[in-house]
Amino acid sequence: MTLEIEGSCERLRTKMFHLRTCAAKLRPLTASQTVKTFSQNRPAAARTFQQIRCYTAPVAAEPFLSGTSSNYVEEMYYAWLENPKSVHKSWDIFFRNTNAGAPPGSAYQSPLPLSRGSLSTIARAQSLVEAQPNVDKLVEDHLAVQSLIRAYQIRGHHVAQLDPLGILDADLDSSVPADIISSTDKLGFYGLHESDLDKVFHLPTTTFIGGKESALPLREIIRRLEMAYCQHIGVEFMFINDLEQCQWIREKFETPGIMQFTNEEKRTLLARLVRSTRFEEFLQRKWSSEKRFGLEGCEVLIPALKTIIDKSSENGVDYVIMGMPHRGRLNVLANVIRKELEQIFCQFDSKLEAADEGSGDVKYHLGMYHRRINRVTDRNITLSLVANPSHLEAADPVVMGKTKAEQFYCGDTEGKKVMSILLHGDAAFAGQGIVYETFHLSDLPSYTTHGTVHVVVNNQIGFTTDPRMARSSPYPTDVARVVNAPIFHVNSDDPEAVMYVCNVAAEWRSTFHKDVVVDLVCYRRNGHNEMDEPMFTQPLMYKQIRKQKPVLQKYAELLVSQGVVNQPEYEEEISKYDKICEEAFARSKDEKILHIKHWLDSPWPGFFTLDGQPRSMSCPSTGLTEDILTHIGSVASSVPVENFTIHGGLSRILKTRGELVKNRTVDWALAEYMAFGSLLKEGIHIRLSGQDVERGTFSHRHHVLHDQNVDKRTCIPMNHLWPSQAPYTVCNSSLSEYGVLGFELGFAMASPNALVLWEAQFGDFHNTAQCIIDQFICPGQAKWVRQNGIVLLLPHGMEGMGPEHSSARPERFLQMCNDDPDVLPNLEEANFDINQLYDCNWVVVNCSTPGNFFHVLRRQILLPFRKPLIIFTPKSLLRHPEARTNFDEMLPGTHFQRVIPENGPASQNPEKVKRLLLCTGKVYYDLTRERAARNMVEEVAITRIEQLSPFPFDLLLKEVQKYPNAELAWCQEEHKNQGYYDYVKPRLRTTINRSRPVWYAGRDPAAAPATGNKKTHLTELQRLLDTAFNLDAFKNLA
Ligand SMILES: Cc1ncc(C[n+]2csc(CCOP(=O)(O)OP(=O)(O)O)c2C)c(N)n1
Ligand SMILES: [Mg+2]
Repeated sequence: MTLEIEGSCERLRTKMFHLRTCAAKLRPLTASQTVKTFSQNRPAAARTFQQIRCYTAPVAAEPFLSGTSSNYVEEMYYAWLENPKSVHKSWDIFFRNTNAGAPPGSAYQSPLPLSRGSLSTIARAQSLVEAQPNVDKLVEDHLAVQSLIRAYQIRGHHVAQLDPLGILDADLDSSVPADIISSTDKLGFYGLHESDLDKVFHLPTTTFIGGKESALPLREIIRRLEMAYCQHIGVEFMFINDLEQCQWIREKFETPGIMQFTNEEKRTLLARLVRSTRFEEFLQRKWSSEKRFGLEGCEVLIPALKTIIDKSSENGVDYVIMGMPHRGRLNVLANVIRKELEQIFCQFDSKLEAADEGSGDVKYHLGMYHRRINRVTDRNITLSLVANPSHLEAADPVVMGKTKAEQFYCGDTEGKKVMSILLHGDAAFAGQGIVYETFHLSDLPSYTTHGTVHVVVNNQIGFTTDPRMARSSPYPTDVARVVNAPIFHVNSDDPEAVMYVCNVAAEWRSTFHKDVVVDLVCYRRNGHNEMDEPMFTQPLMYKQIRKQKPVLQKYAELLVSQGVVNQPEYEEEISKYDKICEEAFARSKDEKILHIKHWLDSPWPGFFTLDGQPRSMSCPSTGLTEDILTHIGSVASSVPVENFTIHGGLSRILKTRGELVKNRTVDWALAEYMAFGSLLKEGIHIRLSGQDVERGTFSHRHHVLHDQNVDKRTCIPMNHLWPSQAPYTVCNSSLSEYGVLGFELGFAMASPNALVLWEAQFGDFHNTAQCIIDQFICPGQAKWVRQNGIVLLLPHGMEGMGPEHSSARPERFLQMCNDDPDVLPNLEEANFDINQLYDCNWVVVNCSTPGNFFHVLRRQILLPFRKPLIIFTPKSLLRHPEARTNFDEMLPGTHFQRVIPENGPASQNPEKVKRLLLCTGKVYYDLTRERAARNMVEEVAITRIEQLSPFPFDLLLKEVQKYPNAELAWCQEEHKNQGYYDYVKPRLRTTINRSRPVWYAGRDPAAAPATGNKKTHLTELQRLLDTAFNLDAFKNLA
């Protein structure tokens, strides 16, 4: 039986080889052999099928018949094998002869006439087909037509008329491809002649231009291809490696007459254009000298977005999360999200005071959240525009993260209810690397939002920079090709074409749940902002722009000429909207104060009181009962599913964990387990994301177990802790910091009842996500009155591993803390510690014990408000035998210790203590070891500051006062200009009212964070310890 099948396969292969030999004879000349180069000043009349474009054609020397073209013959052959009637009679005869062993060139017999019924409109052409002299020519011509169709599908966008200004044609490589039939003499490229234009050709299954027809004359084929691919829409999709998706797109753009709009739809479109245009004009009239980054030149953006939202709503989406830059933002807020106009207008009133704490932000960065009825679909829709910094594209991953979270919390596993839309400027989309990082998150299981619709406001300029200087790719959208996203370029002066691609984009997303790009090729009527003079730098472009009729006017004229609206109706629409603006403007005068909290993009219903305050100003104990600790410990040290084989090394790790639990102690990994596991019990979702976090960079975590015998079978014991626990998500991320941290920040925005953690592989790598830290995490609440409880785990410590991997740059985080180094707060205040946390912009800790790490993680959730938490986490301490915590320090009643005071012999006789060493983190263990070795446990006290910021003034004051005769020294392993010294010193001095000097024991200042030489590292450490324990070290310096 098997042999039989193999035998028939072999026969088929031989047949195909024979066919290929026939086809190979037809393999054409290369493009360079056949195509003439057209000069720029070629007369316009030479163009046969569409308006001439100026082009220079550095002709690609590619064979036009690629390996895939002969697939046409193969395709037909297979179809013929199944059903000889499914192919044209001529092919039927050809295949029969070939099958019978006819040599190449002699298999052809003159075909029977084509059926009259199917080709009634092309009778004249029929006789030409009948008259064809030989099969070689027939095959050759059919292959040529197949190639030609494919050429339009691949490269038609290069000749589409995309630029409303007619200057650049949107792609920088604006030559006409050699294989696009721009004039009859180019037919020669395919071995075709003008006389072939009326011959009829069968259409392959990979095109829809025929509509119901299966064959068309060549002239009509070309005309239809030009209609589909070379008008105001340029479609880039042939790089997509999925036949079904390609077919879907072809059908959407090739089907004859598919781009139809009802009069009702046209009127809605016009009304939307009226709003978009008149909104900008209104702002311009009222505040002509204010920056607003107007949309003039791309007014079509508003109907475009509304179309995407309408269509998505129709397909079931009820929550759209958007991110966008400055351009047109106020218009989007007003006309897409429907922010009250008076709220927008009063942002222009420079005399209004801000009602909220914090710095606030400029009007074109603020976010917004609004739930309303979608008038077109009559369904509820929630729209949220995420606040963003000036840093272009930085909000992309944030929007994605928030979208993912909203999907997660409403069980929308396929993205059918919640979706993201991202807007981009052309220069930023091409130039900013975060765009690429964000695209790479788009299809990862733990990061996908099941398709984002990207809309590019491609005004063909970035501030003053011409696209030719701003990017190396032909289009600003090429970055999207990496994820196989289709790209729809569209001339924005054709509003119906824009609406069409927006509908298709929304349908694409709801069909395939993958990203898609709409490139609105437009222009910028004014300068970068309303104050800028664009003629300084783009004189010719702006001369053209001055002549350009606004799109609203053009479209209104078109609809009037079509009789869809009449002039009075149009004018009525305009005055109706102008009146709305005027009335809102009048109301805006009544506003006495600016409320940034009206611009919140992510409300947390129920978390705060109605007036936005925390429900209490205290934090309960973060301890747990022994039972809970033991239960989590036992799951953490076992494999909670049956027949699951883990690696032998991991068995040993779990066994050691089990022993720790038996001894009522935790190490770092177990402490983390205890914190996570207990919060899951309390219904808190936990999401830990970052590079290799599942195992842990240092192989200590092992939150995902892998069956050694079954591929991809994994087990996450953390999800087997309690019967109705919250879910635990742990996910290895792509190798990105900027993108992934932004994503997790967005995820954390969605709900206060989740612990969202991002771990850097090594702490220093956070600097490639600096923008998220500087623009969002540090000042987010101050700018946008929005809290965020994200946790950053940053492995940090000088382990002699060289300048890289050593420092998570604590100095940077500390320098950005908002507590005043020179002002001693009121230490008597009730709940001083909690108030301090409430007032700070973020919390910075370096825990020296697993127990304290456990407590600070739990405190993050048990606090009645949310602040970002930066934790410098250890490397060698993960396995340090002394870095263990007893269950006793984790039981009910225990808390996170902001300061761990000296509790050894020195603390018994504090007067005798000559030096109080203050430190944080791992150096504590070096110091205690050295102190013991030097037998100085009575003379030197060592106190750890675990919470660096907000600074524990109260506890440190007590600690310093306890040792009245001690010198104070700050000791750190980081270089003097790095680490904590510059932050701690002034605060310590304020604490003690400068009554004693604060000395420094540590490494000298340096440019690099650490030495690359192990020996130097150890010498430096020894020197540090010598200074710390030399009681005369500071004598002569006093
Ligand atoms: C990361 C970043 N770099 C530089 C800038 C300064 N900047 C503001 S707008 C702009 C030009 C943006 O051009 P484009 O993306 O095409 O948007 P357009 O203003 O044309 O709508 C620049 C360079 C910025 N905001 N963000
Ligand atoms: Mg631009």
